[in-house]
Amino acid sequence: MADPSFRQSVEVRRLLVLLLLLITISLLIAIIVIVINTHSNRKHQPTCGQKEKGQYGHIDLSESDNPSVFRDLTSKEIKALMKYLHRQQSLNLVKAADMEVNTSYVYSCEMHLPSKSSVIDHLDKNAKKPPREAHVIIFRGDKQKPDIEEIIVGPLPKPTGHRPVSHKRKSIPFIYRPTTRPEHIAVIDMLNVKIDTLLGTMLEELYGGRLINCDSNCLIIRYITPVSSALSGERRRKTWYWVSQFAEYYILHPLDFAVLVDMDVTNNSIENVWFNGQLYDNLLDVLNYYSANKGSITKIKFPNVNTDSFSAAKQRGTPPISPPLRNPVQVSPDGKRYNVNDRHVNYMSWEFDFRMSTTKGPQIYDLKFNQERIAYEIGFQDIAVFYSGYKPMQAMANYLDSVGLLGSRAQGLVPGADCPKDATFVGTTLLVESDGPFSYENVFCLFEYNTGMPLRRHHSYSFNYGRFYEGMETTVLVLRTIIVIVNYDYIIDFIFYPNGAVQVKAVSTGYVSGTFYTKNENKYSFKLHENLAANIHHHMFSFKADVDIKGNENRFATVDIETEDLPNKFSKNPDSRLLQHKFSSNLKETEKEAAYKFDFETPKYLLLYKEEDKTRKSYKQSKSYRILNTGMSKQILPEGKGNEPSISWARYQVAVTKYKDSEPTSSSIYSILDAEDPVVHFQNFIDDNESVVDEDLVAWITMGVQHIPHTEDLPITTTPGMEVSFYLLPYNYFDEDPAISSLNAVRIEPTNKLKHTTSIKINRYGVAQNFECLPEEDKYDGEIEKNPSIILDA
Ligand SMILES: *[C@@H]1O[C@H](CO)[C@@H](O)[C@H](O)[C@H]1NC(C)=O
Ligand SMILES: *[C@@H]1O[C@H](CO)[C@@H](O)[C@H](O)[C@H]1NC(C)=O
Ligand SMILES: *[C@@H]1O[C@H](CO)[C@@H](O)[C@H](O)[C@H]1NC(C)=O
Ligand SMILES: [Cu+2]
Repeated sequence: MADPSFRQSVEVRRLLVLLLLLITISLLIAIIVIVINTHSNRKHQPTCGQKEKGQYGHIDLSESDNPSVFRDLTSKEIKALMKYLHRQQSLNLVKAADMEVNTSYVYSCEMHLPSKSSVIDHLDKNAKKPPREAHVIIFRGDKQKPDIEEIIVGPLPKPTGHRPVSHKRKSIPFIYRPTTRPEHIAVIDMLNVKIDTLLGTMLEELYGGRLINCDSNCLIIRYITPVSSALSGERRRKTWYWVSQFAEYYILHPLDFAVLVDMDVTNNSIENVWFNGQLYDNLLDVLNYYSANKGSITKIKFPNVNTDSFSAAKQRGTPPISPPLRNPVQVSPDGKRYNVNDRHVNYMSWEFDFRMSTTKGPQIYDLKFNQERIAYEIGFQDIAVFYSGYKPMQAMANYLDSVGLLGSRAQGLVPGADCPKDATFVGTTLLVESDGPFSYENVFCLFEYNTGMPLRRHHSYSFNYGRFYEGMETTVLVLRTIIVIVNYDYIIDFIFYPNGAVQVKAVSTGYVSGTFYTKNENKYSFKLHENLAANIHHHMFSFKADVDIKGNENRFATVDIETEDLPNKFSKNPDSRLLQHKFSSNLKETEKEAAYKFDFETPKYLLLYKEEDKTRKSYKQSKSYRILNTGMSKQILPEGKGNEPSISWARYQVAVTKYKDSEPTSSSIYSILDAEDPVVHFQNFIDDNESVVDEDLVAWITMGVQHIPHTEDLPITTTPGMEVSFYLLPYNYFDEDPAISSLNAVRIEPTNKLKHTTSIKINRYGVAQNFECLPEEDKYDGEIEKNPSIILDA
């Protein structure tokens, strides 16, 4: 039987099923297409700046076979240098494996900068490149009367001869040498055995650990206080060695125990012991005292890493956002806007060379803006940290960190913490107490950075004043390095602005140096934790700025701001006075006049300039650069006493001297011990009182911070407020702000100036605003996992 309605409904149902099937299939296809598309979109999203490289984005960090005059020694040059040195019988050198205090060995070497005139002739007048030479420091422990020799060796890469460094003494007293590796190891081995043998049980009872055979409860001897003869009263080489509990971080677990070692002689005798607030002549006296007074001496529990976390640098506490969200990051839509060729950098209007001096740290050379040299050299010189305290370990601690060879202490910058992830990381090669060159990765980072601050802006909002807005973001190029001196980390930045200004910044972070807390320390420190204090200290930084304005015949003047008091002829009151400011330029004629000490009562601008070069022909003012030191900190210890002569550079906030090849640096690696007779005595640069009128001039700049440690320095001192800077600022140098030429600006104005209601014109000067690209992939974590020596001592 046929029921038409039934048949009909079957057909309808079939149709419906077919339709449903079709819809499902097309939906599935659509989903697949979308999935494939989004997937391939991500895959084919280009990396920013990779598509086509134009003028910028060329980074070639490989060692050139023809290194520039400013470049650090290449590994090839170091190898050739060492071969040459070991062939010289008169130097009597031993290899690293045989280094002893009583042998002759190469302590370090680095590039010797040729005379400035030969470099300038080469750069500006196409003269031949001056020969490449090395400055070598040799410890002559082999001599009858041991000493230190500094020699110049060249020409590299095939040296044929050497000569003494002309401006230094031929023989530098052996007692001024930095603590060398062989003697450091020997002294610590000796101390561990001597102290543990006699006092091991005492240390265990009092401090919960010992120096040897200690498993996880170890005491260690790491921190030292070299004592200059100016403080010890004897021309000997003495060092306090501190004992601490070994837990992260040992510097915050100091004990009231240290020994003074006389390191003049190879038997390294213990001269004194500091224990429980008292000075003892020897370890036996300490043992006798302890045996008799056991009960009354406070015991210091060995730290438990799980409960005593105050000193560990690990995350703890309630996070400000949880779960965490990623930090903002910076993207360069068109890729890097700078070039690096070996160690030469081009960025917008800027170019310069840079290097890592083994002894002095980061240095900039031949700095040019719009092809004009602004500075021949801007270089780090030294860091001084003068501590105070009740115990001899702190009271004697006047550190000059170049003793640690600053350049060799800059290592392993980490992207995403130390520098932005898109930075270019640059390594260095050096030699310190070894047979051959050693390469350190990532000691510099170079990055462009949007400061999030307008470089300039004006908003003329109202109709009556003429409506417009103009503004420009500040983008800068930063060259950064971080020097780690045991517990402290010093961030050094060279920052290049689009308006021709340079900023040089030093920032301290890292761990404060801990002191065992006793009431006697109250004048010098706050108690920060059970048994822990950290003493007042003064960080001071010395920089050299060899500024050259329009050549190197320059003058130095202060523009002095004063008040004047005149009859006020604009007033109806006949007795009225007009009180206001005026300024006058005050040329400094000699070095003594050019040594500047800040005085709040006499505000001044400090200008370096070329007298004949005027901004515009008919105008009077000379093209100048202004030195602005915003990081001043007066060194208040009296001149000429104690260790102060070693930091005579800190007497001045800015001192301008006549350039001399024989005055290349303000300090030396011997400064920590040589106060009685400084090897480099900065005050002498000034005392010959030479003319500084139309001469090649160098500015020596001192910055600093006083640091009274507080609880928020735990676990690690934070950077805000610890920054100090000086600036080199164009001053009547350009006719107008040179950054007005940048297209990375925005102007907004009405289409019709005369109508209140009108549409708006937005001018972005042809710079694209949107972008569709991804930042470079971050491969760092993978790289260090594969090669841990990039970040850790391997
Ligand atoms: C150097 O001192 C060591 C002991 O530290 C001694 O063994 C060696 O003979 C000495 N060498 C010279 C050349 O005096
Ligand atoms: C070892 O040190 C003691 C104590 O300072 C000293 O008297 C002695 O002369 C030194 N021995 C040598 C071989 O230098
Ligand atoms: C430095 O030299 C100038 C010019 O010869 C002289 O006037 C001045 O007194 C000298 N200054 C000192 C402190 O000797
Ligand atoms: Cu500090």
